[in-house]
Amino acid sequence: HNVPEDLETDVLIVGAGFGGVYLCHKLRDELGFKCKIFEAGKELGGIWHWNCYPGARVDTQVPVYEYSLEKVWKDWYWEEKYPGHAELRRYFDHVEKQLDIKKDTYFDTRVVAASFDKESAKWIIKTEDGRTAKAKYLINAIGFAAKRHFPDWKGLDTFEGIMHHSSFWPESDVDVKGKRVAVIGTGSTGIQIAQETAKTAGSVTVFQRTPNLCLPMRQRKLSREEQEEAKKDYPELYRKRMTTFAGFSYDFVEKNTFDDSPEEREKFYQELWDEGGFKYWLATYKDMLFDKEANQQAYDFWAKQTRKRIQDPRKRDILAPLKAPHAWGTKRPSLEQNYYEMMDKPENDVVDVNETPIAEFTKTGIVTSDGKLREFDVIALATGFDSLTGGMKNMGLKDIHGVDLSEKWKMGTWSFLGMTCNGYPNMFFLYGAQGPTAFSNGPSCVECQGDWIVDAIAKLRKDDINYLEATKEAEEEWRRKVTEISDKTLFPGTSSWYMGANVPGKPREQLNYAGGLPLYEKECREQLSNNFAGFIKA
Ligand code: NA7
Repeated sequence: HNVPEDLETDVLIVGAGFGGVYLCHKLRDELGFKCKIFEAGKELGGIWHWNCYPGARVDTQVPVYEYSLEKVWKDWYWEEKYPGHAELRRYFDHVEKQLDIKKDTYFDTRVVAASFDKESAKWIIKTEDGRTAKAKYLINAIGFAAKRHFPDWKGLDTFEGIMHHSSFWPESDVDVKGKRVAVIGTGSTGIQIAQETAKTAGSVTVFQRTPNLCLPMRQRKLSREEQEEAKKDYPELYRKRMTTFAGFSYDFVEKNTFDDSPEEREKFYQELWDEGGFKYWLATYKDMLFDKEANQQAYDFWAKQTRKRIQDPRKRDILAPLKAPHAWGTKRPSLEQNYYEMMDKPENDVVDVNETPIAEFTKTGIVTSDGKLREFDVIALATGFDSLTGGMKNMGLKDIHGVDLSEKWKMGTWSFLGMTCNGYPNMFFLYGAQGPTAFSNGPSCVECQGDWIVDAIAKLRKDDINYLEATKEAEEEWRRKVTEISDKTLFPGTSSWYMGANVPGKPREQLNYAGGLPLYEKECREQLSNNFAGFIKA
């Protein structure tokens, strides 16, 4: 259904992914607010609506990666421990059946401008097709990857084969059977595409700038019976999830790397490795992301395990070099199933673009700086996103002085709690900049921030506060905190999208709160108990 001429609502939520759906349910069904969602896509699911490239799959195991809402998990059964995009879409169909969100969602509706009218204390929101809506509260739940990124290589438009960015892969699978496929980029997306297309393609060539330090996924089927049995423990699992650093079912151990002897360490690493998933990243020694020497141990074990899976010595040195390309775990490791074996096959190849950068695209393929032309039928651009800030800077959000957020965030990012901004009264956002976003399990982060937003709005109603705006001081202090916590870790030394370093010209800064979910939640909750001390109220 179309947005009516005179849409007026209590809460306007932008985005119908994990965050938007959760907020709509809580605010509407538990607190009785009128809520509407504007969603640019055609279905619920957010990233799982957009992401349908070959091999798209979540890298966090279920039931950790799902809503903690009993109404939703009670009758839902997964097929795989790490579900693919098709199963995640089915999950959102089930969510819809339980929560009835679509009746308040306008699809194909992209927000292009929003400003706050001081007189009526309402947000005026404009959509791409010229509609206007008014709302007391505006919540941006657009995810951290709403704006895709691809470098403007020479001749990009001249390629005559099939070429797509991962986030705009066509619905009907592109048939790669027997085809020559190129994958540019080795983030979690690039690894998944390469691994999946290599099953049927004639050849797969990966253009790599930084090796992904992948971990074994250890995918498996889940039976209905085991899930049935496990459900009695879900409430405890979801309670525990919020007490861990990254919103998982496990956490770093209370031990430093060199507390253990080399033999004990080897044994511990091996256990984490054998269990698979992110355990080797997030259930390891607590100093791994802080101490260079400790980190080196983690890298060395990773390289030893990985190098033995690659027989071709040239590929081995590109995919899993002896010398660490960056501190282990300071970029997002992808979970793989047989990526290294696939890449090792003679028909597949990896091009190190540090040695031979991409010079240009031609009608038939890609030319590297050494003059070599490689011809392809299909090119997958897995070059990532203007993550965390790009989406919100692209929405035409004007502050109370008429300044666009893209101006405010030009030289760096300022927010309070990674959920509110000075100059933007009654506006909230989640799963974005300066929150625990990239360092946490999505659903955990969304529920942590979502619950805070819900409680904040409930408190505003109860205390009869019409206007809530973060102070400049609170923003400065939050930015200082985010930076200070990060500076104790090894993250700042690595060029990654966590640091805004993947997009040329973007300010380099820590874009995530690296203190862990429990500490983050405590910081946010304080603002509810100290009567919004960091805000201007009216
Ligand atoms: P990522 O993780 O940002 O990966 C993008 C990849 O593209 C990465 O390997 C980049 O290399 C590469 N890239 C970007 N620009 C270039 C140029 N100019 N030349 C060569 N290679 C380039 O995006 P994903 O979509 O994989 O994943 C995003 C997140 O979504 C992921 O972390 C999950 O949390 C879900 P680089 O590493 O910067 O050297």
